Amino acid sequence: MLTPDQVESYEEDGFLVIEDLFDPSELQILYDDFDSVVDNWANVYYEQGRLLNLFKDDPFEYRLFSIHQALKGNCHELLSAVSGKRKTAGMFYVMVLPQILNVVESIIGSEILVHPQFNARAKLPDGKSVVPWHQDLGYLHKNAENTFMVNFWLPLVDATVENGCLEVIRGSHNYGIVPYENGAEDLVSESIPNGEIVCCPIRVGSVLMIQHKTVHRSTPNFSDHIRWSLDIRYSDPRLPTGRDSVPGFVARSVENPELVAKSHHDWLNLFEL
Ligand SMILES: O=C(O)CCC(=O)C(=O)O
Repeated sequence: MLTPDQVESYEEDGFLVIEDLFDPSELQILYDDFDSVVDNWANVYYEQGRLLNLFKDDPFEYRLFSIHQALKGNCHELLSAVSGKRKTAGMFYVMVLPQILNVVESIIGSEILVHPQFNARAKLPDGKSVVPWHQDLGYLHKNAENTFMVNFWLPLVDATVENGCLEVIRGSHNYGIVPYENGAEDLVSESIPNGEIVCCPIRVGSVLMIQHKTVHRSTPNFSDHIRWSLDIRYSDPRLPTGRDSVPGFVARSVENPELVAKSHHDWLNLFEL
């Protein structure tokens, strides 16, 4: 659970870094999950004669990029297979880590939905991929404006200034909806709230928490390896998510314990209804 000081700081600043929230070994199932996808696609490309080396000995943060370079970037299937809304056992395991849910519970109480907007990201060290200043609410229907969301960004390799960690604007969650120019990614520049820009390098096992109106961005990856990360969100299942056509799943509930998803199969079943 968060301490009262941590809750106050999260509410006042619109963000909070929690160092070493969980042991990095908790991510092993997710690493294995990504490794098997990368391995499968490497084998496909190898059998097609397009890839001459499987780069099997490359560590997690290098292998995908080695393949990407060897294929001169021509591996879109692989990139999309490791990115975005992956509904796997590994994702489910991390999304319902008790250490994370306890933190969420100390902010929004015991009714907890894993929000349908989430992403896995493999940010390549190309020195250019960025996510410009935005609010997460910008990607959602505005009916979620008043739904408090506890949004986590968690690195799967240590996130540094060099490999493109996140930056947040302290206090920017108090400005309401900031106007957008061309879709969610383009905040009208003169409307970007004034405030201290805080750079948030964090190591694996630590998390950056923001809110759905906190203005933040991610910076380019100038390192030699991939900056892998997840962004996952939590809200009260009784409130609009702003993506109401896509189900999230209930991770904790005192009111309706029978709705709690016990495995990623329960989560997948929600898409069958
Ligand atoms: O991981 C990134 O590069 C961007 C993440 C982000 O902007 C978000 O979680 O909303």
